[in-house]
Amino acid sequence: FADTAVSAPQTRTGERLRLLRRVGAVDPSSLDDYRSRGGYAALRRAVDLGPTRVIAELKDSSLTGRGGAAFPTGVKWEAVAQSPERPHHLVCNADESEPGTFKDRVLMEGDPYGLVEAMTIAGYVTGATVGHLYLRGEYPLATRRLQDAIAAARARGYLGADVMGEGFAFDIELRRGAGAYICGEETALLESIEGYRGEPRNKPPFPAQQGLFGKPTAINNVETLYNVLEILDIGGRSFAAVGGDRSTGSKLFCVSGAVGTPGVYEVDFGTTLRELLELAGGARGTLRTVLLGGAAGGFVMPDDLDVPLTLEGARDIGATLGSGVVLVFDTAADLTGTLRRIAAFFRDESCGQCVPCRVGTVRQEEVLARLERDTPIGSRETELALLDDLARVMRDASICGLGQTAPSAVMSAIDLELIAAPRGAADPATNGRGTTA
Ligand code: L3W
Ligand code: SF4
Repeated sequence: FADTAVSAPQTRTGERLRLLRRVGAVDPSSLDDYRSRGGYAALRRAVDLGPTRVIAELKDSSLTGRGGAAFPTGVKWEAVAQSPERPHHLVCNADESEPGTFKDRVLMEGDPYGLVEAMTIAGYVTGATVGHLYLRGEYPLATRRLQDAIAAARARGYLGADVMGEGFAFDIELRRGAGAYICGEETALLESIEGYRGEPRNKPPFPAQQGLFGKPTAINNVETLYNVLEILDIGGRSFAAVGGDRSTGSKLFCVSGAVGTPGVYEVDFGTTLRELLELAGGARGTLRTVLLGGAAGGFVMPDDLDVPLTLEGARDIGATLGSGVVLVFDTAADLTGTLRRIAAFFRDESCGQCVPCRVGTVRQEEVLARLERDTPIGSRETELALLDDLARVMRDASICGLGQTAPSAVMSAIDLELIAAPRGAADPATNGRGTTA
């Protein structure tokens, strides 16, 4: 389907495709084509099971949230479903904005009915009659396809007052973001839907207890919801048989940078980083490092490429899987400059509500700019010590994940000595511009 802006997903290690199975194969504008490829079988199964047994399947599957924080989806849905407060709300967080992330875009552009069906299941199970789909404003093709899919589903009775004639009501309201990264933080997103500035709330209470308009709200990332279709297809236990521990099923990774074939790849949890890079055509040039988990994650050195891609494996080497970013750097890359640009991004996107983040992100960028220009105040060591101080304060005292994780990639680079030494003072292989210019 030629107008899919992000290229169709790449091949994987031979295992069965779960999340991407319809992307590039189904006509994203056709409800009939979707149905002929298994569409709406999962909703049928959910209705046959009933909400309680669907939640049991989710718990059996050990599905965790794919937005970065890996909270158990079954626990979240159960908390909302069982709340005596009314009404219940459902929100899909499709404000995909993490630098280096484009997996949800591929799903939504290539298989929009999949999201409509998965949200309908979530609404049925949690008792929400409206699902708010908060979509990144800079995704025009996904917007169009989802608008069309919602309209077609409504016209055919898959959304509305009596979904599939099964006696429950559910509909989807599509909201477009306006370019603020912070609105991907779940409580800022809720504020935005309510018509306020996108500023995060203190948690707890979590949205499952007090979310949209103060009511119980299930809020899930796009990829998380597509997993629910797979779980209803094969059953929670079979889903949990892939991967292990808290990392069950498959995961989408957004591989970019110095690799042969950048793109979105689906692999089973437990695949190694080396295998994933091989799928993506291998490193281009001489591999320097891989940023795993994005700006909130950490760097992985060539010696650690056999790390299994699981929540636990990433944690053991000081990284995270985050929302699936795999950014590959060769030895020609300017890492200090990249970190300075990451810092500039966080400085721009901080909502400014709390001081550690509002001021800390500015100071962090200033130090990195000085290191990039090789004009430290005092010595390079005092600048690194200042970055360390800033990181502690931001992590400990920021209200939300943006401020808490803004120093993560920088600190990881410092720990691994990836930040360039002053010009002429060190091995020219340590960094690009900083040492050879
Ligand atoms: C009910 C409880 N619900 C926690 C829920 C909570 C949320 C989820 C995770 O950050 C991460 C962040 C970024 N009862 C609960 C409960 N919950 N306890 O579980 O909660 P939390 O607060 O740990 O995380 P979060 O604020 O959702 C998300 C990381 O993602 N990140 C950013 C990714 C960007 C994208 C994107 O562009 N699509 O996802 C990158 O790593 O650092 O750690 O729902 O309500 N007792
Ligand atoms: Fe806003 Fe940053 Fe505070 Fe989050 S940590 S509430 S983005 S100022």
